[in-house]
Amino acid sequence: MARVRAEPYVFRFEASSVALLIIDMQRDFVDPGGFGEALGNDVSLLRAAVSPTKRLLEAARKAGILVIHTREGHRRDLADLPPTKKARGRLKTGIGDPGPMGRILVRGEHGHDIIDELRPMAGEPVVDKPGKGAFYATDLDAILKSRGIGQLLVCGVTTEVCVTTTVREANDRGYDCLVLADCVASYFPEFQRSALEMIKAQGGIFGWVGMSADLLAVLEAKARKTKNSNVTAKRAAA
Ligand code: C5J
Repeated sequence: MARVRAEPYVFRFEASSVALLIIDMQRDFVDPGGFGEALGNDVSLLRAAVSPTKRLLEAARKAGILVIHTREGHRRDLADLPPTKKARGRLKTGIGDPGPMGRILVRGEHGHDIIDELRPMAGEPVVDKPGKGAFYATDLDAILKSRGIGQLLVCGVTTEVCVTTTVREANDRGYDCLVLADCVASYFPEFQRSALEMIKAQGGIFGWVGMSADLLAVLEAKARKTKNSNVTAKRAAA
């Protein structure tokens, strides 16, 4: 059983029953020149999460931990876009309209896809979601259940919207979530702080909050152990 320093108390997990869930690290939210920036947001606040998430992603792959990516977006015919979501914000250019990186939050468009730094590897599930929560109208729960996953290591954007909604959905479905504070990000620093506070409040009402360096140390130790035991097994077989 691995143990990671976290709040409100240590988070314990087995590598075989945990997944790294990377939420909506899409060009339109994170990259300069995308939809998020066109709305007047400072994307450097989101980009701060990219390097720590990339380090975790690489370590999780080496440790044999399942990695799942999500993307927020809609069908090309927008049949799954609620008119309320389309109307919200009274935007001149909104979801489904031509934007700086193709049609905004439409599947298959450049801006809808995951940033180059965190590109999914073959075999890693990519869950396309029409809502903020990753469980709503997706097969995420089925993917997790079929692989025996009961715990989630959560990264992504934005903290107070899709990350928080997903963590709350996961919590109600019986999953334990460890949210990595430096691997989630918001355009609004005060929302980042309060969203993380809410997750770990009241003894961890929605889950745990930790730092990627502490998880990284645990994953790297696990990867070293796996490598050493493979070498020993090879020597014994030779
Ligand atoms: C937003 C998201 N903020 N991925 N989406 O609309 O958090």
